[in-house]
Amino acid sequence: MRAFIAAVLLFATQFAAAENISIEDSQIRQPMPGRTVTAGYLTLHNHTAVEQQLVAVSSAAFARIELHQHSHRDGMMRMEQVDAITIAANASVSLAPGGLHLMLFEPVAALQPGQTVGLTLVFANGEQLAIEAPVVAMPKR
Ligand SMILES: [Cu+2]
Repeated sequence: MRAFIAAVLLFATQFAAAENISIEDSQIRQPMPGRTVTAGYLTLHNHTAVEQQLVAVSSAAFARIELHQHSHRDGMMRMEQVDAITIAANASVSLAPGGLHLMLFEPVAALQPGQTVGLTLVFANGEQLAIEAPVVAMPKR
């Protein structure tokens, strides 16, 4: 009986995973004037007992969105596309400046701080999670 319950729980976890993933502190940086690419950040919380993987993000407001990682190589800060962002069981991953981030290409319309952009997050198990991310001004340095 216990094995049966475990099996049912595993099944339920795999097919309702997105409901067990929550998103916090999402934001999309307003593109710099004249630029058609910008970055987005958020924190993913995995409330399940299995690893989850964010594999894609899409939005009607952008032509293309990639998952990126910053890395130091040969003393240079660069960024590269990654296939997936893994969130360990019962853990969180933050996308933040200088690390993992969303790279958003070619906004279909000008973005202003205060508006929100709908994003669809796609996970490796096929689950999808829709969120509204606020647009924020590029911080001054
Ligand atoms: Cu990038």
